Amino acid sequence: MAGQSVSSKIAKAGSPSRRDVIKLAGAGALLPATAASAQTADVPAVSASRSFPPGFLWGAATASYQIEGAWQEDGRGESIWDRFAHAPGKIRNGDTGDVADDHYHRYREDVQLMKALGARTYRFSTAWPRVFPQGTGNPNPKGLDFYNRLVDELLANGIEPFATLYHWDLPQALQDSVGGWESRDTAKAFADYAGYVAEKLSDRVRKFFTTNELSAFVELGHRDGIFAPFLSSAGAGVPKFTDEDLRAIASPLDFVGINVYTPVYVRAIGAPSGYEVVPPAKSHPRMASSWQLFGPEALYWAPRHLQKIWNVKEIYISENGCGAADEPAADGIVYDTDRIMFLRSYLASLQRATAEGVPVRGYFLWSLLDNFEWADGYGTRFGLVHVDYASQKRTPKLSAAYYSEVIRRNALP
Ligand code: GCO
Repeated sequence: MAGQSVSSKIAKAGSPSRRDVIKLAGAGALLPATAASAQTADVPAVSASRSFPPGFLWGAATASYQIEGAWQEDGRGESIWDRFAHAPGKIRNGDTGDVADDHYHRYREDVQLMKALGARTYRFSTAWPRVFPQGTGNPNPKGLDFYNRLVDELLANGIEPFATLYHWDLPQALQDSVGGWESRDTAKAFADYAGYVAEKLSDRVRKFFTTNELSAFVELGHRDGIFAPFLSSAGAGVPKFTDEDLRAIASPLDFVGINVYTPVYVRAIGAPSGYEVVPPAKSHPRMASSWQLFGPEALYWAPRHLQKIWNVKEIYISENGCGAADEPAADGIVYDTDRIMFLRSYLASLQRATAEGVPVRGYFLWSLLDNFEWADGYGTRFGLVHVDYASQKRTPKLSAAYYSEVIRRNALP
């Protein structure tokens, strides 16, 4: 099965655009979302109104470049993020993904962390330049083998794998030879790579996402120049969509994933767009990343509108989470009370959506581990599990205990 992961996150730079349809539509109906559902005074241990549907898939998400490291190992080719991170001044503190969480060597330990959480599923991405070092041509069997080992390890531990085929680490060779995503050749190479990975893994992986947050790598990477491949005036030579392209793009998807982090507030106006963005109050609470306004209702409205507008029958929250300035306290525990507040509030909105029949089948918390947060480097931590980058020691945070309890009850505690 194939699906697509789209974003409902605010643009990390620049102004929001039509790509933000979900969050915009969601925000437009903000007020009704605040009407709390009725609760009786005599609340049972697990109130039915706090439960998620039976079989709900709880998990965590990561992406190859952000966690794997081993950037030159076993024949892996260079990606545009390697090139970008190695260029001076592009990433905060000069951080790179060369080592990251060293997940390439520590994946067994990381699978055990998920098992300890009680996770039923895991969304990871395959690194295209591991599998096709030059983007196209001969595959690299050792690169694919890593994903074979990972998938086997997950299944042996009762965790269902969801694979994302493209989470932004384009082979640099394709950028150099044909101009990357500005060329139709890259789309063709992607189809070959996708077909190859699906052929090799689909006996064990039943769910594939094609691309992660198309808008982010197109706009932040090709318009704003703050993500790889660091272009800011692209677009002039880009091929136009043909009718045939549009027919292919319109192929039905088996499911849709949405990454939901933050709301954008809008109001209706009598202009062709139909809406305008309302600037948030200066004092509107934010999480540690400046782009992330706190707005739990987004996790109710985004899937609800996805169902209503596109009639999607199977929805996954492919990412949701928050960055924080996590540090172990003197007793060694990471008291990430802000993340727990965030999860408690956002998951309550998601619970409302599922209780009203919105077909959300699973939730992938971003992220399992602290990791390389793109242009922010390692400065912002999104993990349920703290990573000491010097020693690679993993320490589950307080939020891991909270999330584990949500999973155990299949309900909000
Ligand atoms: C994205 C990516 C993730 C991020 C996460 C936090 O949405 O940018 O999918 O790789 O790390 O969303 O910003």
